[in-house]
Amino acid sequence: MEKIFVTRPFLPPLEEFQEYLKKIWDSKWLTNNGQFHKELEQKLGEYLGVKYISLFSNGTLALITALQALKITGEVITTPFSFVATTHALWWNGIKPVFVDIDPNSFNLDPNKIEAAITPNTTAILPVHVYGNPCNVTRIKEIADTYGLKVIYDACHTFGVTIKDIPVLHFGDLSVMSFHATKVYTTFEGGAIVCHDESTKKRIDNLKNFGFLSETTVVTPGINAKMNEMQAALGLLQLKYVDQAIAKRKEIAEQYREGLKGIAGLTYLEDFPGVKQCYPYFPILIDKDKYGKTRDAVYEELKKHDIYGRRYFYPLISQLPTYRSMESAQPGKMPIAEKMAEEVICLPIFPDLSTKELNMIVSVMQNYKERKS
Ligand code: T4K
Repeated sequence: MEKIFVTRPFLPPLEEFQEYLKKIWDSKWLTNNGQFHKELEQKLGEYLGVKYISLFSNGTLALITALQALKITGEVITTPFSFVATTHALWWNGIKPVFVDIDPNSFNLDPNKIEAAITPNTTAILPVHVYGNPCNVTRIKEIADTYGLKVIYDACHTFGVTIKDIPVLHFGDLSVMSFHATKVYTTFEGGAIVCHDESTKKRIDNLKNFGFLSETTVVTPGINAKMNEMQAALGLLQLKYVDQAIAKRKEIAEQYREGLKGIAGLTYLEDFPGVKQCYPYFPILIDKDKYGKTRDAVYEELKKHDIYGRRYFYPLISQLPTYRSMESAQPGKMPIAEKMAEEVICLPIFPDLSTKELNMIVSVMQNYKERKS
């Protein structure tokens, strides 16, 4: 059997992409707000239900630029349970991350613990909708409004996620998306910032293009974070298939839940009530006392069967050398995140994962529990 990775991109038929390539070749327009870029901004905005969206070459540059766009400085409250890019974006802006623990039922920043971390230097909150599951956006807004803080959501795991039919991207001052190859919706590398008014969009577009306002006017030291025409072309094509891809992911998540439910010591998230999800990952938690083996042992056992689960998100960002000496990162300060990081493993989930492969993964989990060593 072939290696089973944690994720695989869902690619449209090659011939369809070739048609786009031909147009790029014919036009000789490769990047810098090209035709496909313009078309994708419009169509993606429509699909996601947002009016102002700016495309980026990747999610990390979008995060860095989002912080620049709102002129965030000082301290920002964030989660340690995320991909490193979330906190690295703060570092690149010279902002001090202040880590706060997560909620065990969502793996997202725990709003009940945010207020205690606010100081006179706090300017913003940077929560992450981890695994595509929405944060407690209502409570976070209340806190932000009370203390006059900005909210930038790292929405890199979400695509088309809604809460009671409202796009999750409507919440916060800005939301940042990633369209990396490993995401539900991909443009090879790629990303976006969603904002809520035209002047903010103009500022963001300006920042991602060196700060150019016109051929000879540079208003700010912007960066180069533009999406190119190849990326935009794949994005346009992916839009045709993304509903199908998400439906398949949902089916796989349901099959996993059904298959794993009898195995003691394993827990996983159910769908959140009222939320339309996109199933980018299938995280499970392994309670070593009840399951009888540690998460790391499971990770190795899966590998022996050519199943490459990933320990997203271990180690916690706060445990990395760059951040671990910070006061908020000290061991014991975030007990839930520390526990989750030790117990979590993401099982393979992607539209082309076959039922045979899924059943094999479930059997490995079952058999390994029953094995004595
Ligand atoms: N915020 C959050 C919350 C994020 O999760 C991320 C990215 C960001 C911000 C930053 O967005 P970007 O700047 O990346 O747009 C991967 C991705 O590189 C990263 O985008 C993602 N989060 C993170 C969670 O996962 P790695 O280092 O684990 O990826 P890698 O190369 O080991 O790939 C994982 C598996 O995917 C491979 O074993 C096989 C499969 N794969 C991968 C690639 C690249 C493919 O099948 N095809 C491919 O082309 O970081």
